[in-house]
Amino acid sequence: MHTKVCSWNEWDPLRHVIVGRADGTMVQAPEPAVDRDWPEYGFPRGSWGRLPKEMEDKANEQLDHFAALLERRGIRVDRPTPLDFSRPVETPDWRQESMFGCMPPRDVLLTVGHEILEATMSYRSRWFEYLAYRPLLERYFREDPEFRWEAAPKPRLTERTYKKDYWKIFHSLSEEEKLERTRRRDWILTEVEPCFDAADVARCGRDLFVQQSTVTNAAGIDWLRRHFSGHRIHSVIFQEDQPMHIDATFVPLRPGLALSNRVRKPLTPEMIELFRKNGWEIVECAKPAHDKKAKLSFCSVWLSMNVLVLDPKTVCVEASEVEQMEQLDRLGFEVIPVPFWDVAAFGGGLHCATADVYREGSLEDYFPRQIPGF
Ligand code: ABU
Repeated sequence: MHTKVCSWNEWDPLRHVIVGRADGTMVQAPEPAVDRDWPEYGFPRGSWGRLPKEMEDKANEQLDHFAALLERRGIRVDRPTPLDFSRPVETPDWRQESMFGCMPPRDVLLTVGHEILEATMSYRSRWFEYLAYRPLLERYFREDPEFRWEAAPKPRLTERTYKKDYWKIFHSLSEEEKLERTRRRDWILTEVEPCFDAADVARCGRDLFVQQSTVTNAAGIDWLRRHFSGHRIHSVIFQEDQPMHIDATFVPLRPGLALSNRVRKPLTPEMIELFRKNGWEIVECAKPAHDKKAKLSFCSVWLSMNVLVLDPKTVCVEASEVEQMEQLDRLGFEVIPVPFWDVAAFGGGLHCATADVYREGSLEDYFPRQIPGF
């Protein structure tokens, strides 16, 4: 089978993609960056364990259905090789009692042109997650002589990477105080080393929009800026007290059109100015179908806008998100409903569950008019 790695943006015609698996996903063991407290579902703070088997089976059913749907449309689909995520892992600096899973490849793998970059990640439980993708990356390396396989420097993730007593302080804050911290970009990560998740990057050709968040620090964005020196890297933030991944907050849909979260407003006005100045329309997403997170999910109801664009006229949307589907239909898309809510607890929606390998198209400049300093 001919393999070509290349993808410059979120909308060009998709021809080859990785779809994650739910197998063995964990409510991960406690670690400095993660605060889980789900007593109503059998996981009070401090406990951990594998997500229930019946949930895993339902999630895999929906993932397999999604993979088959993509294949029927002529898109090649590859799947990761799950590890035993229940086992403890360690480096010379720390020991972590469990890993997490390999449902959301988007968090780990960033495809920019001919390159797939393994992100640093910023959770100890996710430090080794790249191993689930290595069989695929090794294969792409053998089969595509133009494939650039890169890995960002693995962070140490010692106590110095995380702010001391962060969660104790966070839980004592009012909503306004939490927001004030967001404005100061003050979350769990320190700046001692670069950290980023790949899902904090939205790709628009020459311009990459990178959300600073609970899992991506300023040093991580600086590392990306130096690494992708032929691109323009824009550091952006949104009104959200625990931001994590840009793809349920700001989603480019096609040249000239982006979907914006109706609650998480951009706190970097330059971003809006840049889009407007270059003739882009930014539409607020529809109201989500769900009013609370899925059981055992750390992801929000805004997975409603975590859509996968197959080409500039076709988009996959979670099947219960009727209002979101209607809105995208009005915007001129063929909308493909995909049942996916049972996957939420395993790390996200349709965009999270995928990583681009190949989209047709070339590197373009969609923002020729820039904002100085942004
Ligand atoms: N990984 C995307 C989830 C983002 C969110 O829960 O809003």
